[in-house]
Amino acid sequence: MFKKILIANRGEIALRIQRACREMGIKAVIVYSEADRQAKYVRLADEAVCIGPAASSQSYLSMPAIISAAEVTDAEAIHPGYGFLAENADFCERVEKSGFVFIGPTPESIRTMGDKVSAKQAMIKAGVPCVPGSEGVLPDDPKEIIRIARQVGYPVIIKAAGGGGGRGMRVVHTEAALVNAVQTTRTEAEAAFGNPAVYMEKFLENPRHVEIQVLADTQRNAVWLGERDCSMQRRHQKIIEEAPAPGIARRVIERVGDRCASACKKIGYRGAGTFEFLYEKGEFFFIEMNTRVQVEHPVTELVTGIDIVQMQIRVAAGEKLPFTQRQIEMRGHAIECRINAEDPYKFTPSPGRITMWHPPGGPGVRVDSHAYTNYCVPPNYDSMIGKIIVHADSREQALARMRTALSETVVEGIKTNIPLHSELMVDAKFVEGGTSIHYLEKWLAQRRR
Ligand code: MV4
Repeated sequence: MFKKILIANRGEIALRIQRACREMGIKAVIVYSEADRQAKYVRLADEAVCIGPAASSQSYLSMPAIISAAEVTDAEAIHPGYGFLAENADFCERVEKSGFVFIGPTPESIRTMGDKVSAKQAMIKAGVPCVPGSEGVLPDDPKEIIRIARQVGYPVIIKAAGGGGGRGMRVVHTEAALVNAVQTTRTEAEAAFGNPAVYMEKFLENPRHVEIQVLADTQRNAVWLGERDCSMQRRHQKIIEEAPAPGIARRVIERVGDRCASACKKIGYRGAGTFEFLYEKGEFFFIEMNTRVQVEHPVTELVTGIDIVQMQIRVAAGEKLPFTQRQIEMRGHAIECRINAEDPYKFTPSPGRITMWHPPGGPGVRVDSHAYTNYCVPPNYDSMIGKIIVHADSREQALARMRTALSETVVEGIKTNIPLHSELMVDAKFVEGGTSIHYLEKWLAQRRR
């Protein structure tokens, strides 16, 4: 096992990884920007290295700064967390060429999944159900494009191969609008991702976002750890996640989960990963794969009892997965609320000093946060300051537990989205379960009247 790991991230996930290291007897090196110098999780690390000014581009996104920090501290491996460089294949490659272990998949896997067309082709080949659409990149010939769209059936969605996470997409309802829409999406894709390639899918009007967590080792063992429903989102920012997904038949999930694990074996995937699906009318359709640990990993940890971050470290060190699929049991229900430093209804960021931080507690309540009383939320990064995650025997009990947890939480000095979460936890449709990806935006529009 590694003796020392460098954590190339900040905030709650840097603390989460640090905790995993400490439990495993591994020394943790934290890198930090000038904006994060005073943070407690930086002070508490075994070692801390300043890698630059507040701007991410000059610190958390600076490959040379991070690799130099690993060199001067004699770290053996680098954990990228999520965001920043976590899904950058060039970073992964540079880390490994410099003689460190990248705690994540191979650069080849990251590259395949980063190109949404090659990701989909790999998944079709591996037997994972995908949204019907163009086989590969759209051709230039307008006649061909029209022919493909007729075959797929309107409405269709045009997506950039280099996009993902909701960037570079356009819905087309009629043949009259098609060729122009493809051209515009191409131009935007070229400007945004340096890649004009686009592809086409049938547009699903009212799906849920359900994802499958996987773990794989370097000996071609792979398991899936159940699903998460992440449909409660606004502008591609998830705010609530839960496991299991309410109201979906176990045998349907099991079929798709087994396909994901077998796809991992086929492509030689290693580490933690997430298969994103749209779920509509009882069917799963693959859209993208994320090759990192995700913000919402704790809900899976609570229902499976498996520490995903520790498993990432163990498989990166070459260890075999310590369990088989049959040994994985899902118990109870978990819900996560992301706590953001923002106006709860206008969503404008609200950085500044937290004058009072009182987290909730009690049975089945977990708080993943680097915040504390007098912590200053810097204005330079994502507004998420932590997560409240609850676990209980049933969804009803988990909802009750989350309501209690939210009511106990005190955050003063900045605005947070806790009032929004409190409202949603008693919303009749959310309580019923199974709301779609469009629910929150419609709910917010109605609330304003
Ligand atoms: C779709 C879709 C409907 N049909 N693809 C948005 C993010 C990116 N991961 C894929 N996205 C979508 N792809 C087809 N064929 C609707 C979305 C979508 C969405 C997906 C997941 C979570 C939130 C979303 C919000 C708007 C649109």
